[in-house]
Amino acid sequence: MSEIENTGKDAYSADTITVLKGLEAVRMRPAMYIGDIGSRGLHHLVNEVVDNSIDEALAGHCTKVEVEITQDGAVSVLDNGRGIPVDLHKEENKPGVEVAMTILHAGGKFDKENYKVSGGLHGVGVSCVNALSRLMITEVYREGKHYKIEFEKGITVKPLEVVEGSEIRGTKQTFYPDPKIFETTVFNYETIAHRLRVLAFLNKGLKITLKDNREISRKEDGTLPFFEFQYHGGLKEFVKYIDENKKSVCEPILIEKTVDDYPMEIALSWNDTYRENIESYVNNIHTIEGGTHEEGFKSALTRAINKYAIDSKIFKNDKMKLAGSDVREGLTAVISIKVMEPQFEGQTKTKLGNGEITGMVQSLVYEKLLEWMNENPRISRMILDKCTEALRAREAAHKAKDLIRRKSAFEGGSMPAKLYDCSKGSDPMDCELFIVEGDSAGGSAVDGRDIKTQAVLPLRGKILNVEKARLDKMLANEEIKNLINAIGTGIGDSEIDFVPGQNGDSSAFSSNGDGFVLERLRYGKIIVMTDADIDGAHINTLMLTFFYRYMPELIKRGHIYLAMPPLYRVTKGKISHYIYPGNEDEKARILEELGGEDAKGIQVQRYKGLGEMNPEQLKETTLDPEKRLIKRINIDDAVEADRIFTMLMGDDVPPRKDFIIEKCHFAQNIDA
Ligand code: 0RA
Repeated sequence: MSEIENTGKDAYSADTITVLKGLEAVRMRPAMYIGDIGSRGLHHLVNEVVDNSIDEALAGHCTKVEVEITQDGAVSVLDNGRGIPVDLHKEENKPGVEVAMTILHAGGKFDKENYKVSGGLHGVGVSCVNALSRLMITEVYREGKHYKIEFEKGITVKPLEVVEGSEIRGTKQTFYPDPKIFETTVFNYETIAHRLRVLAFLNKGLKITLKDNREISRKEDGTLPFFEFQYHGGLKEFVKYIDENKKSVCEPILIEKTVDDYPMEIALSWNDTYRENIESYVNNIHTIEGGTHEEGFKSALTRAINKYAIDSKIFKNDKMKLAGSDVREGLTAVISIKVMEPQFEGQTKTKLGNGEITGMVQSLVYEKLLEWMNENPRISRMILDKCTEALRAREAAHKAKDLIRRKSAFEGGSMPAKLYDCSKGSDPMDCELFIVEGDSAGGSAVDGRDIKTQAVLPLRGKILNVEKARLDKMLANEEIKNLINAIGTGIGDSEIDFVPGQNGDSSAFSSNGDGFVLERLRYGKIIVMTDADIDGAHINTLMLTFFYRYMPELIKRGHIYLAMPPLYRVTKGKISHYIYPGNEDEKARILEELGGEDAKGIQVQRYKGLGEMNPEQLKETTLDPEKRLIKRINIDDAVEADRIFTMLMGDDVPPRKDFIIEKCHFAQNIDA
C-alpha cells in the first residue's frame, strides 16, 4: 500500500484514488449493489446499516438497537455494541472507522469469527450506503469518548474527531440518501417496522426500537409512531404472530440445538387452515427460495410423523403412509440457522446451498420431534388426525373426475364457455385478461375491448373464499375452474414438492399433475376489474387471495393488476374529464376551471358501478392502455401478507375498507 501522505487537498494518495474509484462504481451502478433505486433499494440501505448492528449482537456484544426516522427524513441506527474501532488502520493510515465507511467490503475485515450476514443483496457493506448518501454521519462511543466523522457521497468531509466524553458505548449511523440517486428518498415506517420485527423474533431477547420523528407522521392523538420489539420467546412467538388470526392446534413446538458450530432453531405448529407456511432464515436472511435447511426439515417431519403413527399403532395397516403434503397441511414453521460460510444460490440468491446442512437439520428435527410426540400423546393424536384427514382429502381430490385436466388448458382444447378470448396470433405476453365483476359490466367490456389482445372473463355470483376451502372443494368451484383454465399455468408453487410412489400422486397442490408452469401463462397482464365500492373491494381481496395462495409466482413477477375505473365524470358540452381514485383533488380543480359546480351546462356524474358505463366509455377510461390507470400488485412481505389475508378472510368478515390496497402498500400505481 502507498506510504504517501495526504498533505494537501490536491494531493491525492494512491489509496484515496482507489477509494474514489470504489465509491464511483457504486454511484454509477447503484442497482448492481442494492437491487434497484426505487423504494425497495432505499429501504435496503436501512437493512444494511441495521445488519451491522445485528452482527454485533450475534457476536454477543450488543443488546439494543434503536432505529429512528429523523425529523429531517434521515435514518439513524444506534446500537450499544463495542463501537467501530477508531484506532489507526496501519495499511490505510486512517482510523478503522473511516476505512470501514469508505472502502468497499472493508466492513467484514475486522473479525471473521462471526456469523456474518452475507449473500443475496445483503452484505454489500455500509460503505455502499455511505456512497449513496448525500450526507452520512458516523458516531462512535468507545472508551469514554464520543467520536464523530462525516461523509458526503462516501467522501470524508469532516475527519474523525472527539466531540466530547461519553458514558455510553456503541455506534450510531445517520444517513441521508442522495436524491440524485434515488427515485424516492421518503422512508416508509411500516416497511422498516416489518423487517425490525422479524429481526427481533430471530434474535431472541434483543431489544429493537423504531421511532418516526417526522411531523407528517404525527398521529391524530398527537403522538409520533414508536415501536419496541423484544421477544424473549423468539421463534415460538414468531409462529404465534404468524398464526395470530388462526386457530392453533397446539402451542408451538421448539427445537433448538447447536451442532458443530451451527446454531439451529425451529418452531412449528399446526392451525385450522389447509396451507403450509414455512419461513426460513440463514444468518437472519430470509431464504425465500428455501434450500438444504428446509429440505432437511421437511423430510424429517414426514419421517417422524409416519414413524410415530406406526409405533403408536395409530395406523392400522402398514400400507398407510402420509405424504409430505399431508403432514404439512395447516403447518406453520419458522427455521432459523446460522452458518459461518453460507452458499446462496437460486434466482434471487435466497436459496441455501450448503449440502452439510440437510442431514444436520434432518437428524435434529427427527429426534426432537419424536421425543416431543412421545411426551405429548394427546396433542400428537390431534395432529395425526389432521394429517390423515388431509390424506383422505387428497385421495378424494385425486379421484374426482372433476379435476381440471392438464390437456384442456394446455392444448387450448376447452377454454371456459364464458371466456371471451382474444383472437389467436398475438404473443400471449402482449395479451391481457380482464376478470370482470357482473354481467352488464362484462358485456360492456366485451364490446369495448381490443379483440386482438384483450380477453374478458365475466365473474358471476359469489367468489369462493379460498382461504376457507381445501383444495378439492376449491377445484370443484365453477368460477375457479374457469379462472385456472383461462390463465393456463395450473396452480401451486413452481417448485412442486414431489412425493413419488404416494398413490401415484404428486402433491396436493398440483391440480394437473405438475403444478404451476409459468411458460403456459396465456396473458402477460391479468387485470381484475370491479366496481369502486365495498363489494368490489371485497372481490378484489378474494381474487388477490386466490392469486397469492395459488399462483404466487404471477404476483412476484408482476402479472397481476387491478383496474382503476374512474369515480366521476365531469362534463361540459362535448368535453368530458374523468376523475380517478387517489386523484379526487382533481375534481375541485376541474370544476373551478369550468366555472364552478353550478355553472351552466356542467354535469358531474358519480360512477357507482362499471355497469353504468357504456362500452365506449369503459374503453376510454378503463380498457385502453393509452388512457387507463391500472395498479400492479406487488407483495414483498410474505409474513405480513399472510397475516393480512388470514385476517381479511377470517371467520367473520364485515365489509372492510379496501385494506389490502390502501394500507399495505401492496399495490403501486402505474400507468400502463
Ligand atoms: C469490528 C470490531 C469491533 C467492532 C465492530 C466491528 C463493530 C461494528 C459495527 C457496526 C455497527 N455497529 C458496530 N459495532 C461494532 C470492535 C472490536 C473490539 O473492540 O475489540
